[in-house]
Amino acid sequence: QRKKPHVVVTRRLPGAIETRMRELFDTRLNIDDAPMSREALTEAVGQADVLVPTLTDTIDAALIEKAGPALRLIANFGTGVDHIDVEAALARGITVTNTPGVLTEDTADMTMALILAVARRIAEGARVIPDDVEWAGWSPTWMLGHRITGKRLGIVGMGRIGTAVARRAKAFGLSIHYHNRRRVAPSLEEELDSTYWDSLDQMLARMDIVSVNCPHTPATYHLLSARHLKLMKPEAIIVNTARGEIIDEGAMVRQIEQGALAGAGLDVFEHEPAVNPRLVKLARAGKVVLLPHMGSATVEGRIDMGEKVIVNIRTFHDGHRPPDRVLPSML
Ligand code: 8YV
Repeated sequence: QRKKPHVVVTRRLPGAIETRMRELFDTRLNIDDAPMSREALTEAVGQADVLVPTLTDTIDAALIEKAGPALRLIANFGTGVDHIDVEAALARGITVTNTPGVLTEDTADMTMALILAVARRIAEGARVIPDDVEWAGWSPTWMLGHRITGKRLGIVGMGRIGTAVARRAKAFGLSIHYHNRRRVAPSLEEELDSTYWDSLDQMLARMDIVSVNCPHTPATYHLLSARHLKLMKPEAIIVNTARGEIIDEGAMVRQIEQGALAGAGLDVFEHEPAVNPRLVKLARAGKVVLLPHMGSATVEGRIDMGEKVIVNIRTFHDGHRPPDRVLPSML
């Protein structure tokens, strides 16, 4: 019988996944649920056959340099791989896999939740009773938000998650617009009744709501730059469940403070886990809704992600192509 691969997992995972990993592999778990130190990560890549990182680990070229000869696979627990220097890994013959597909619906749900939370002031309203804010009772003019039915939603990045957002949004009566590197299949465009915008500038200028659903890559860093944000309507809102770095966050904050944008719903931040104090102030003022990176945080989703990691490791160890390889064309 072949030796079990030595697998290092950088964070605590659901119990059922940890148990299964211990049965199948020679698994080392990080028992404190905190990101591993740089030293511990360096030691891990020096010894492991397989590393299972998460988005809180920086797997840069310098770390990959320190990889031992055994390290052949980085099986990321998560879909986004912007914390991994994939090119450096591939250059050393290390395969990288991720967990796409299983967090699509949950992330799309959270995107809709943020759209509704900002437009209908849900976060603000939900604080009134528990915080004992003086509430004189219903009034015709109190807590008025904005209707989303009939509004235009512009999706930046029409991949799996963008499409799942579009399906939901269509059911909410929004009209669907999107900008993507490539146009989607005509059948999907037809199903969504969607409009493709080759020009991001032109799309942004016309949308009521913009949702960011693309991966963070060198090409999408600050894709929504200060110049782009200025093209948006002052009554428009932005929702981001992808990665903070895709928006020039400082510029977005200024626009909201100046009333040049109505608000934002953010699950991710440019300098996560640090959050710009000006955003916190805007949240207190009811202009933005801030969530602590919860887009894919469901019990079911985390188990599905863990199962995908296991399948990727097993397939790779059995000498086959793992299903979720990250390819240079995706970067
Ligand atoms: C995960 C995410 O929680 O999958 C992603 O890209 O951002 C999150 O939903 C995270 O990646 C876990 O590593």
